[in-house]
Amino acid sequence: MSSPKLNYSRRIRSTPYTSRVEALGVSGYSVVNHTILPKGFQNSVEEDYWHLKEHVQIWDVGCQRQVEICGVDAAHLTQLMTPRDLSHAQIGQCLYAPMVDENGGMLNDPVILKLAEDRFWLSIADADMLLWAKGLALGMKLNVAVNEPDVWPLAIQGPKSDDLVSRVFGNSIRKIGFFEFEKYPFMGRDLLVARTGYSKQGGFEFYLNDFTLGTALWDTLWKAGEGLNLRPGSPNLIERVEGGLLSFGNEMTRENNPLECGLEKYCQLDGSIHYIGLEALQKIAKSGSKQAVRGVIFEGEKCPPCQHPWPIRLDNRQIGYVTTAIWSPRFEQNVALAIVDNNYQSPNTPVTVEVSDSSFSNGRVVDLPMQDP
Ligand code: THG
Repeated sequence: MSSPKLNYSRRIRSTPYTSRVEALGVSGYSVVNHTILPKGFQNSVEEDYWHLKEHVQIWDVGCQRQVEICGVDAAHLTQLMTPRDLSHAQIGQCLYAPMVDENGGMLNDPVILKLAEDRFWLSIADADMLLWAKGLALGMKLNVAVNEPDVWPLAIQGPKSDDLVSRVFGNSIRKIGFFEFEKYPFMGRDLLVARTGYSKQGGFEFYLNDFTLGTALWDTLWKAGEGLNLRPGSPNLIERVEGGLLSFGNEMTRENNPLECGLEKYCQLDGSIHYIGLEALQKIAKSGSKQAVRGVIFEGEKCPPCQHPWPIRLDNRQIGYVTTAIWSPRFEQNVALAIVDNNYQSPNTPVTVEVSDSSFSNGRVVDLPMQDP
């Protein structure tokens, strides 16, 4: 099925890598943070999945926009925005961090980069956190500047990532720790390189800080991939679901709190840290969450994309809903992320997934990340 064409404009932004992605035959885009995100190339999502798990891919993730917060009150504002305790964060560290409103509702789940004591980047998921940060800064009279810098992430993901990037930047790059970053010179610029990325296969993200160098960075990495079976790719839905990586807007919205999203380990609830939503989260923690993100595996034909939550039933009672689902060639069944009510969380709880009015599939609840079949 071919999709209608997207009409570009200044609002729907391309990235420094778009010309390369199109030359390689990108087959479709999503839009994230008002920026296009490639969703596939010549191969099927299943072929891309196996390839990502065995080799190495280059992803245009320029849509992972940065919200830069700098100034005297930058650390204060950044901490106000997240339940994660940032007091021990080091310069050079990346921190996955839920962000919530005054009711504890999820607003975003960025990767925070601590660049200096007074300078942070929030590498955001799909919601306008710049406006929230600016509003807080203005209303609270904080001494900060909030901006979207000229920074365009490019990801190298897959088990051969270290081999590829070390060909360009030398062996020291292999020593970057998980969720840490270092700077490397690239064409007269300081290029920030982090061991992060939206897959469980390992890899790096390059935060290029000059749009005009995008094609040069892409071409350099592309050339270095010779003999490593490097392919263009994109965040892979099968791999993400099996790995239990959540997507803001899909698994969680402002209706969800981080405790039910499995993000409680990133929430400091003891009152030692002050942030927006603390009292709300403490209340929720006290009364106990009513539901949680779980994996579900279900039978049937390859399922269509989940555009609206699909009810999950047990004995005709709705006990949750699927938020993302896709066929897994490894399980030879459909795999899904779902929000499931508390009494039905145990692995192997049998459920029925209502894929459409006329299509019901038998399935079961599983732990995340999903274990080998
Ligand atoms: N990289 C960068 N920015 C991003 C994403 C990214 N912004 C949007 C989106 N992705 C944010 N969401 C996530 C979700 C999960 C992870 C990263 C970003 C992730 N989680 C690790 C895991 O679940 O294994 C745990 C990380 C930790 O424990 O600190 O990697 O991908 N730049």
